[in-house]
Amino acid sequence: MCSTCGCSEGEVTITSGHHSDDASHCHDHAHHHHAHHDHCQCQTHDSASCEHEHEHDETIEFETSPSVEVHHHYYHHGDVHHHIHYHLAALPEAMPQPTMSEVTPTVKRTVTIEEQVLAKNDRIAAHNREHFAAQHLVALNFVSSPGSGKTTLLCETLRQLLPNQSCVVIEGDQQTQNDAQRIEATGAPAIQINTGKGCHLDAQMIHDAMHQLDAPQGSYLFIENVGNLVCPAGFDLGEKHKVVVLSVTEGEDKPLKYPHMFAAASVMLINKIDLLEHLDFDLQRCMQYAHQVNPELIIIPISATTGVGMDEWLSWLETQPCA
Ligand SMILES: Nc1nc2c(ncn2[C@@H]2O[C@H](COP(=O)(O)OP(=O)(O)OP(=O)(O)O)[C@@H](O)[C@H]2O)c(=O)[nH]1
Ligand SMILES: [Mg+2]
Repeated sequence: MCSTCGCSEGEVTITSGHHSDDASHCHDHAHHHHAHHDHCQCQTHDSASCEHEHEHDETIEFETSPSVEVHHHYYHHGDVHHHIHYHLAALPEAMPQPTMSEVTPTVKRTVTIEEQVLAKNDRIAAHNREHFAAQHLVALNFVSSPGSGKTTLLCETLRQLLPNQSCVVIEGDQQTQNDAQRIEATGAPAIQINTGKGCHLDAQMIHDAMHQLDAPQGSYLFIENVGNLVCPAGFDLGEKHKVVVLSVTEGEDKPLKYPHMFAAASVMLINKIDLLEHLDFDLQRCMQYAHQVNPELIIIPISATTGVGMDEWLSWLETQPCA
């Protein structure tokens, strides 16, 4: 169950785009991933370099003084509810400190931390981030409502970059292989994640997809999230930046109506500006609204079909080098 929206995630499938037109072949190679499985099915990493501690509960043991007391602490960090179960007293510095009366001096204790979905996701995202850094991958997470032009923009971006720069793509949709096939037509390797009833990608899905996607060192990793302006804002995938795409047909007030997504993004591409003359869309007001929720947001008006604004977008990408 998605803790942000209550959607039911069902079975998630992860398939290579080029396997997708042969259903039986595809099935053989599909990595069927259940959204809440706890054990990594990592096959390409050696266990020494990749510990894959994906257990739901984390146990930390360290030396200090024994205690006869068991304490339960509840606290909130952002939207995340933590329940910390202290079998013994005194805590590592990063943990909430008990009062002096709760701490009794001695030798060993165990801290069991039960985390809910978002905290677990954050941990896997941090793990992904380490992998991306080690492999010099720049991961960008494209988020938007359905149909804003994410795949069209990515295909154009790949056509411009691919001759000189390796790029790989992870596509997220509830159903179909369509977007992975469109990406592969540009020559870039693509993995399609179908989330079933799920409304967003999560860090575990990206982790699993990366094991099927043999990304060369120093690549851009473009992730196209499920079309949804709400839930993907809450799920860190380990990306360096979120890029939010808003098309002019959606109306200029979207940054105010869905502020979390625009607050979480580093860049906003206002797409389909070739259609502006047909619409009652106030570009200046849209930018003003977006800056209201995120003063740091870099905004680039663009048209994936005419190419207007592509240079500015590619220049921004150059500020995020993979080396
Ligand atoms: N006029 C115009 N149409 C565009 C532009 N970019 C994309 N489109 C059209 O918008 C429609 C949706 O584009 P996609 O690239 O599939 O959008 P998406 O965001 O990937 O959609 P989902 O993956 O379904 O969320 C297609 O018919 C595109 O041809 C643009 O800059 N101008
Ligand atoms: Mg798409």
